Amino acid sequence: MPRAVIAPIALLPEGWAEQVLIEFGRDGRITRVEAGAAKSGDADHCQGPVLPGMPNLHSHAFQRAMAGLAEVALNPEDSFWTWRDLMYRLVGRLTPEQVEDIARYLYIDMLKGGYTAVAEFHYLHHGLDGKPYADPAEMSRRVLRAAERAGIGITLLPVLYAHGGFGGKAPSDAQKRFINTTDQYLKLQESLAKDCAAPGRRLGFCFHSLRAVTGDEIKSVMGSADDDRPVHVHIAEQQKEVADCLAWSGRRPIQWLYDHVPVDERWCLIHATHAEPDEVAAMAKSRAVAGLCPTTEANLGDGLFPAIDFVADGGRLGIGSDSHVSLSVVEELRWLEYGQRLKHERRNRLHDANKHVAGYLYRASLQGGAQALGQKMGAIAVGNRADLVVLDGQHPLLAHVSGDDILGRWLFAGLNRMVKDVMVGGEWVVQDGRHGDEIEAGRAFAAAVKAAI
Ligand code: NGQ
Ligand code: ZN
Repeated sequence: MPRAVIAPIALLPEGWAEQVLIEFGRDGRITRVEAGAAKSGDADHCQGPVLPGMPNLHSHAFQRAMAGLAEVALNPEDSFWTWRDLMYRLVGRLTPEQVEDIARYLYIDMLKGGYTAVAEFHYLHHGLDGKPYADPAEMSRRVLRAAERAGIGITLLPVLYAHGGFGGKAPSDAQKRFINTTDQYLKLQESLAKDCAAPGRRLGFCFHSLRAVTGDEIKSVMGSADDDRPVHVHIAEQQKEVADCLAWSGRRPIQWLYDHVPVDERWCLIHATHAEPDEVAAMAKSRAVAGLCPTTEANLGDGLFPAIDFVADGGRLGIGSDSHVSLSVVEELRWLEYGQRLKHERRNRLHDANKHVAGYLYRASLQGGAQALGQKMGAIAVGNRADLVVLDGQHPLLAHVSGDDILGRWLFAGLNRMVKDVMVGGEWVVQDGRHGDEIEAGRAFAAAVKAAI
């Protein structure tokens, strides 16, 4: 483990700086940041612009196994819901070993795409027969182990999934591997607390959706701990979900949540696609993070989150790769902006007072992502994890550009390939575009997928 790195140019909280020395301790946390530093024999000299690593705030790791295989028009009405049927078929087959092998390779690809930590929204808990494993946390531990093997930070979000629809509807047979009572759920949380106390790990609460939990269940989970654990929930992703919620309660999902639950900055609302202006304003005011997953939302035909209004209201956002049709900070941020351009037939839609779109998108999703993961990351600053992304300083597109134009080149004209080196918690996990375990992990992934699908 190097003790320090020197960046020719780095994105610091106060702006871009040159010749930046970044020192860190054995626990992987940054202990010193100093611009204008002299060259040093002890430090690793980075060969390009250095950025804070991006948090990936939404992942269902196992879905990587089917990414790209549901793009066949089998039904003229293909939708989110027919995709979900295909996804449930995969759910009906996966073993713990397979989940670990799928997640391990997925996380390697995530690192190569510029993400240094992931919030794993984990709801595949039980055996193929729907019964808990001898260790009910078996699947959760597999996911943690995959993250450790890949070398990515993780916020584990074991999911409470209790019902199959609004108002406590019984789950379907396909959902049996997800189901827990509140008591079982709290025990699961308790049994994972120690494992998630290690550096680079965090444990959070998670409700699958308002389709899967009742208000009382949310209250009893939240009442069990008043600490600052992050809390995630899927919400208002599909029009049918909004219609069903209205039919059940007379309120839209986001309205219902804000009417019944004190939502604050611990919360991350995943998708929130179908948000009306009053809902957008409530979300922004609550300081909760909007967990946007543009490539998956496009892939599943969800709709477009009203990001312009949300940003104008000072809302906090972050990005996730969700179903993993793309593992790329570039693609998520680019499509977040492009969705708005296509809809409004204008350019440069998402920005702050600095007017720089790429600069805004990258900084905002660093901050929102770190908040959603509940981890000290997202900025090159003392006390934060040494999670760094080094772009390719030799790339001709990056020659002769400085400041936020570096981000503009990477996010709007570049590719994952511009990610050269990645450090997580003070360890290089990607060097020269490669991860040390990618070949071995790739083989294990392919074997697991072959057996499972
Ligand atoms: C999920 N995924 O839980 O994996 C969901 C689909 C559902 C996304 N929404 C299933 N992307 O919401 O019921
Ligand atoms: Zn999801």
